[in-house]
Amino acid sequence: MATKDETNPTETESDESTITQIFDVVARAAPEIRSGLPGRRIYAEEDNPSGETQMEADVYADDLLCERIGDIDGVGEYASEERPAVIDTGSGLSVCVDPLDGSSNLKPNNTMGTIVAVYDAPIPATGADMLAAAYVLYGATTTMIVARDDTVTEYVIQEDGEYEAVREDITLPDDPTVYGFGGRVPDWVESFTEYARDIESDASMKLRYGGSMIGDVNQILTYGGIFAYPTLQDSPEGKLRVQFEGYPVGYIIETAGGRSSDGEQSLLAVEKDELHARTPVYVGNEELIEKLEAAFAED
Ligand code: P6P
Repeated sequence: MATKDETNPTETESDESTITQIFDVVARAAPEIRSGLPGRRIYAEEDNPSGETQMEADVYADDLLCERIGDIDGVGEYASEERPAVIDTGSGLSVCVDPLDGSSNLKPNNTMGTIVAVYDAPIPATGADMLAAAYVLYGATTTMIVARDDTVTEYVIQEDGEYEAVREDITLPDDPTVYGFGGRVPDWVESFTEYARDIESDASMKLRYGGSMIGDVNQILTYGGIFAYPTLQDSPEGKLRVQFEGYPVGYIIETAGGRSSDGEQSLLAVEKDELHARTPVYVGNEELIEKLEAAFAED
């Protein structure tokens, strides 16, 4: 079973510089993305390649990040959840972006995020090709979580784009306390429903689900627990995208000492050829993921 520690490449010196530039560009773009949201709470003319309603804010964030990241010399490809095809930007590393994860939260003014995955292979890459991953969280403050070099760091980003590390070597707490499960309960498959009922009846666990994966995963990273957007009866692959959501979040949580799964294996072991392929996503503390995989193994 491929997980981050067994198969992921280490950075070369030039890769290290490129990755630093990528995350620097993303951090400095975050305040511009955030300040451009209020006027863009309207729906764009097109749906995204996954057939989901696209908001003007999605297009705005994607255009800004495509230009800035594409201008970095060491970046060869840019792909986005909002674009049907990979953009060739020269030679070097490949970058996959979900420019505004959870943009449907814009209207109710809830959290949203920007997800960035860096691979040293052409897109669609595999989880084993991942070099580093990060997400920006647009919450009460703007923060960025970066997983690279086998460690997870949190940065606070100021309004001028300057940022500083505030938490280093982040690991999931040993005693998990929160859970968040996506999808409609009647659409869950039986084994997940039974698993969810078991978690819900655990007096040490409380519900935290905000409708934007990055906000919910950041709760897991902070308090320990499990986030799931599970397989559903009418869509066994769930909702979330492998390249733009599953791989980066799986990489970040595994780097922080947690586990990720598609129900059977690490998310980083999932192999799908299609750029916008989906996967069930389960991330969190090891014992909760093992329990979940055991529940599905009984099917
Ligand atoms: P639902 C946001 O649209 C997203 O892709 C993830 O960020 C989030 O976890 C999920 O979909 C929310 O989906 O069905 O709860 O609206």
